[in-house]
Amino acid sequence: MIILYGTLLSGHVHRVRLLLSILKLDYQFEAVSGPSSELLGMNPLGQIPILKDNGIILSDSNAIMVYLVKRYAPGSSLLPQDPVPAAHVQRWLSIATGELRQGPAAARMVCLFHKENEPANAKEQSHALFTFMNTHLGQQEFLATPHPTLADLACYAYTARAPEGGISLENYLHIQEWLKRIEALPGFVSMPWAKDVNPV
Ligand SMILES: N[C@@H](CCC(=O)N[C@@H](CS)C(=O)NCC(=O)O)C(=O)O
Repeated sequence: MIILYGTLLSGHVHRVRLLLSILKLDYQFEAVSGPSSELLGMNPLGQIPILKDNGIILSDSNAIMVYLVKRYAPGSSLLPQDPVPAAHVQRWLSIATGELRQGPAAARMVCLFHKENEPANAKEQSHALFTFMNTHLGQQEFLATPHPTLADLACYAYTARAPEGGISLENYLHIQEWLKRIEALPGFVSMPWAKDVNPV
C-alpha cells in the first residue's frame, strides 16, 4: 500500500496527489501537522510530501513523481525519454522548485501562513515568471511538450492558487487556459482553496 504524508494545502503535496489520481493508484493519505519525530525519521529535512511504498521511503515532490511514473507507468508520455523533451520537462521541474517556489508559493506562504522568512520580492518574482509562462503558453498548449507531462502537474497548484498570495491571474489569459486544460485531464483532483479547509 502506498502512503502519502502531507497536507491538503501544500502545492508540493498536491502534485503527487494529482499524479496518483491520474495514474489511478490507490493510496492512503496521512495528514501531518508538523515535524514529528516520525516525519523527521523519514525526512530529516522535515519537509512533506513523503511517500512510503513497500518499504521504500522517498521525499521531494518531483523525485516522488519520477519514481511513480517509472515504477507504475513506465514509458508514459508524462515523463518522456527522448533527450530534448526530457530536458524540457526537467527545466520546468526546476522552475517549479525555483521560480515558482520563490515567487507565487512564497507570496502565498506570507499571506496564508504569515511566514516571515520568505523573499520580500515574491510578488515581483511571480509576475516575472507568469509573464514568461503566459507568453510560452501562447505558443504551446502544455509547458514541456505538446502533451501533458510531469512539468504541468508540478507547476499547476502554486499557479492556480497564486491569488491566495495576492497574485492575480487576470492578465495572464494563456495561463488561465492552460489551467483549464489541466483541470480537464482524466483523474484531475484540485488543491482546495485555503478558506475551505482547516489547515493541519
Ligand atoms: N523540495 C521539496 C520542498 C517541499 C516543501 O517545501 N514542503 C513544505 C510544505 S509545502 C514543507 O514541508 N515545509 C516545512 C519545512 O520546510 O520545514 C519538495 O519538492 O517536496
